[in-house]
Amino acid sequence: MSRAIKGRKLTSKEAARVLGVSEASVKRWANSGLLPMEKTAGGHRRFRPEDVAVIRRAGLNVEESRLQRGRSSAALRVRPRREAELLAPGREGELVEETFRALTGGREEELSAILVNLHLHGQSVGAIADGFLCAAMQRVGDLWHAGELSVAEEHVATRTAAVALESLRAVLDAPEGERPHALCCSVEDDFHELPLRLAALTLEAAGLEVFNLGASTPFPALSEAVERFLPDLVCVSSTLLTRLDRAVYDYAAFRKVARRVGAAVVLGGAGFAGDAVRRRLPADLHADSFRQLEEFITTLTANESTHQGGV
Ligand code: B12
Repeated sequence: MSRAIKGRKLTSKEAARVLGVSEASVKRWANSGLLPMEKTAGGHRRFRPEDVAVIRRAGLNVEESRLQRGRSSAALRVRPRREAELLAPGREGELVEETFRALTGGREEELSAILVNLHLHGQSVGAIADGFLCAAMQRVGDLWHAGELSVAEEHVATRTAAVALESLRAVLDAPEGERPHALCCSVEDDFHELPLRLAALTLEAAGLEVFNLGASTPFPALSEAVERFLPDLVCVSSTLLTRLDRAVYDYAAFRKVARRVGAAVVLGGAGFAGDAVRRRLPADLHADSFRQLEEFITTLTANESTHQGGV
């Protein structure tokens, strides 16, 4: 760090220069609470050089600048861990256990630290969702089913996951410029929110602009939204699908609208599992995991660049 900036507080621009990231990233991290800041009387952000130095040091052994940015942001409140410590072979199970304990204990900061650290160690949002968060939530569900965990504890877990996912979201790169649009929602009468949040975050991390219509959205309402927003992709989540015949009927009308506006359709979740259901609800992708969604986005954006010279 140069002499000129030592001993006084740094502006966002200076902090960004020291860290080798964009000013927008510094502001985003500050606003999300990951990077401590003070505000001047005029409302400008200021950063203590020692805080910036700590995160710069934490990022030193990371070559790839994207990782460096993320690792740096997390280093302040989210204790950084060395790769060997975090993702040593065979440690995945232990991490799922830690995730489970943080979820059910309502320890938002601890869960944020786990998720952000995984991201900083190169794990995609899809991999974090499938490998850790969903695995731990499945355990919550199994224990709840067996009567060993109360509904209140399950609610705490869902809420803790939602807060930690916002922390993860804050350290993701925000692409600039024109981006493909996606709409996402879950099917009518399905109030499981986490899959929907994970779908939205996976899409955002892949560079899409996402409008989340929320849980329990009937297909006719989704059709209206598609006509209005003209998305490139529609992602529907279903953990439970209660009235299949009705869904099949409404879905057919929705699919026509999606085709007309040129939107790809992804259906994901246990409610859409099984050949019989999938045959009746055809889609561009039936996803069993968030990693599959990530892979699909790659092919989608690659096709668009080939056809249009860029997305
Ligand atoms: C939290 C939770 C709730 C909370 C939801 C709170 C909230 N605000 O979100 C509450 C208490 C409301 C709830 C209610 C109910 N729940 Co519940 N719930 C769960 C729990 C514990 C976690 C769900 C979750 O968030 N999972 C995270 C998701 C992402 O993981 P996943 O579902 O395993 O998904 C995997 C794939 O399918 C895929 N995926 C899933 N969705 C999507 C979407 C896309 C787009 C993509 C690409 C991929 C994808 O990714 C994951 C793999 O990594 C599960 C346990 C479990 N095994 O999942 C039970 C569970 C889903 N619930 C269950 C039940 C039975 C219910 C109720 C009917 C209980 C009742 N009698 O009232 C109600 C139904 C409410 C409704 N109509 O929606 C059962 C479903 C069994 C079944 N298939 O029939 C489960 C499995 C629990 C169990 N072991 O019995 N639930």
